[in-house]
Amino acid sequence: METPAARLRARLTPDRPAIAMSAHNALSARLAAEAGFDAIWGSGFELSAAHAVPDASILSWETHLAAMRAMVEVQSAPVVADIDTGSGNAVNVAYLAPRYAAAGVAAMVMEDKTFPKDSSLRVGGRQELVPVEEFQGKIEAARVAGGPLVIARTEALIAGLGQDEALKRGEAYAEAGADAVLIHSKQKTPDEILAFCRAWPGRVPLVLVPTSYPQLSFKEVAALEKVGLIICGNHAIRAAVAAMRETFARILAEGGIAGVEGRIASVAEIFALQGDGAMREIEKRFLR
Ligand code: SPV
Ligand code: MG
Repeated sequence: METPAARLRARLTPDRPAIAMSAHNALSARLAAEAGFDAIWGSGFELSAAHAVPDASILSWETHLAAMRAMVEVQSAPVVADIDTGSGNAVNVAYLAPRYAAAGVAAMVMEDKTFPKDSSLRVGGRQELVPVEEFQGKIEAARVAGGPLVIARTEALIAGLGQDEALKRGEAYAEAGADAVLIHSKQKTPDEILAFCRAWPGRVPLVLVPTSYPQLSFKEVAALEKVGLIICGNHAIRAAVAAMRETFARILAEGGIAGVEGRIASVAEIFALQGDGAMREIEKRFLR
């Protein structure tokens, strides 16, 4: 049987990039797959937000791995796990990699920041990078230990080190065996990312997370023919927060729950998402 990693690899096509949607739990992963996304982004930012804690290496890797396993179990799109820095050095990564593979994860994204990490999007955040050789060792450790696909993420642009450093790191990571390179930017326009993509030699596909420069369309990215995967980084949690805030405020303002009834999912929809159909089948066959 084709592994989740092989399925995802076949979909990293720069002329038609795969699109991943973020998720923070099994339900959001199921909704993303149901909507038609090619992959699920097991976002550390979303999972942290769902626990109401900063995205700063606070949650344990066990919490993250359990969330990824839960996402794999309830839907069939490949799960791309955001393992941040890999929770330490190459020894930690060698321990984690086969566990993520065993959970059915298709790829791990690992970033070249120091542990503990800080969110790339945080204004004034700590963005220190590890030496290139150290990160190459972490990539190699993941591969040799039998991990899923390795997407090496460089934070060189986020750290303000410029395009040359970002290219140097991306190429060094591809040389170490990374299956793709995620290049992240928090510029408000796509110029920095477009320049990087055009300069990229194309030895492995690139991965983009266009949160900060949302004006760049998927079609424009495809036209570059360098990017295999576009990640919608945090749209599940932001959609959920906006919807909950609106609903909660309305209920209190209106003094009752009637007004929101037609604007929220029905109880029947939730039953369906919980797998009620399968439960009824089991009841019919085995409950005596
Ligand atoms: C995440 O979603 O956890 C990411 C993307 O790593 S970002 O928050 O933009 O760093
Ligand atoms: Mg993250």
